[in-house]
Amino acid sequence: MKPHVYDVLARAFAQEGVRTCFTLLGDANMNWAARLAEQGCRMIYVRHEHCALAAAMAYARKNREVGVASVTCGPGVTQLITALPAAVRAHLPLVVFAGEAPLKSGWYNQEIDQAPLVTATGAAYHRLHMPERMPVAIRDAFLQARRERRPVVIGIPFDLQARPWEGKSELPRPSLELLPRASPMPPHPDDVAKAAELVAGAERVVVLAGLGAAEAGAGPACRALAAKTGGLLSTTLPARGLFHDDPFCIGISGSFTPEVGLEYLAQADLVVAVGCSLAYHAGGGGQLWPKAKMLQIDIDPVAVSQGQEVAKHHLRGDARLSVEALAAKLPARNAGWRTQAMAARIRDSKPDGMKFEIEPGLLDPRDVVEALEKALPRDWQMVNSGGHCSWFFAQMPSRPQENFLTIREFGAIGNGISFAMGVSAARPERPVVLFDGDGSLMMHVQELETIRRHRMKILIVVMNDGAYGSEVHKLRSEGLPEDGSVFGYCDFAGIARGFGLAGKTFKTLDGGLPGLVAEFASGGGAAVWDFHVSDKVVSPTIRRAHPQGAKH
Ligand SMILES: Cc1ncc(C[n+]2csc(CCOP(=O)(O)OP(=O)(O)O)c2C)c(N)n1
Ligand SMILES: [Mg+2]
Repeated sequence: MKPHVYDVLARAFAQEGVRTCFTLLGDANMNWAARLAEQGCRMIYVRHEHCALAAAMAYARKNREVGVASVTCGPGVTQLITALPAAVRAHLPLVVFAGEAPLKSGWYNQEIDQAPLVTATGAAYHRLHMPERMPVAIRDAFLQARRERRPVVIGIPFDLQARPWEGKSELPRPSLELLPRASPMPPHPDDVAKAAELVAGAERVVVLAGLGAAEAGAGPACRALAAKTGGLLSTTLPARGLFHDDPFCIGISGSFTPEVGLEYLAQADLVVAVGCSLAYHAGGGGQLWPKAKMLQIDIDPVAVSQGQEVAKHHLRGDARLSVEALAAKLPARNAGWRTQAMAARIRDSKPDGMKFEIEPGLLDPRDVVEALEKALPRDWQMVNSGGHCSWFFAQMPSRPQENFLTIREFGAIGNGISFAMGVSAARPERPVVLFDGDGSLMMHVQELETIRRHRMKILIVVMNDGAYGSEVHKLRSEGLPEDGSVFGYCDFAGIARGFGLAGKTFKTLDGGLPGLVAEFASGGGAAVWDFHVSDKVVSPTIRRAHPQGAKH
């Protein structure tokens, strides 16, 4: 029998090495999806298109390969409009197979001009209306997603997909066979010499690593540079854990910096930023290191980032090669400002020591995180979501970077459960722990069913303050009513059970967390653990940005 166009389209995706596809079916993608599944691709059928794309984002980040999602035309595509800008800003390579309305009809209920919707997010959109060229266009979409590190949406009318295939039987060579080999780029010796002069003249150095450093394998080189300059180490939020076992790591730089870290960053005279985009939040909008010069080491260094002048000194090159070259060029080891007393302070101090009055029967989120930090195995994958609670969840210093994922670009809540599904699909051999807020989890709670159906081993830890915490603290600081932000403690354990998952409510921490963790690890299935916390505990970030009683 003659193949249809969708048969060939599915083969074109399969030969791109697509092993997992997150999708929700409709008229315009179901034939293609059925054929792709026949090619051996694992299909993860979600309950909302946003979650298909968000899960593909986490999968792409974790596996460092192109993430693939598929949606039907019209309402399937409009559901993507929150995830696409996040993927664009997070530089994630994705290919989305979207249907388009049929060309043959004068009117179609789900028709909408998809291209401007998608391109408004910063993603690319390609209309494919010429069947014989479609396999090449698909290959090119994978090339573009990799090269530009952004989502590429392919729209194909479903009546064209259903036509008999009239083109060649062989497919074009897949993108991986064509990609130029991009070996790590060494820095220029003149730049290295200048950077070395700058570093040698500094007394209080902080080596700040971002995801680019982690991806380039520059962690050990950064540690060595910090040691040679007698400096301290820090990371951005997405790279947290890169130096988790180094006694001179002060934790995250940015909105989530622990107390001691804030104190030391304020004293720094040079920040060496390695493989990080110097996003607004990473430097606290320029407030965190008022005395420091900035040397940026990156394959694409910038002067201005997110509206701020960030770095006046630059060293262009691969993160690992550049940091190694810089360290080699420095004069002998410098005492810097490291002392054993500093290491002891970093080790022994709490991320935030502020005291709050807590209502009986509710927990302090900081105690919850401390208990989880002790009880959860270090080789489990962790996913941190958004909201006020993410400050607390980010304070788990013993966890290595390769087991952590957070994507904060575009700032939407509701992504946690999708990101956890993406990580679970990428690392099925390990349990995944998702740390989420009650509001965020509620936004896409339907995906609990997907988790159960696909037998994903995910432990969802909810920091339930019965509120949109970020909003309630801001409203209170402005003396506004709390309406619209405080909804009370809903029963997530009961909701979880309704979806066929295990559920448990925690109002104390006396219940033997290690035993429960062991039970979860050895049992099958996923679970939701609902920790009822007080909404009186305000994170340092909110305290700084929205002092209580400060009306605007
Ligand atoms: C899609 C979207 N809608 C609304 C917001 C505004 N917002 C930011 S944080 C937040 C509260 C989240 O509540 P929850 O998940 O319970 O976390 P909490 O802040 O209470 O810790 C809201 C509504 C947003 N960031 N994204
Ligand atoms: Mg909340």
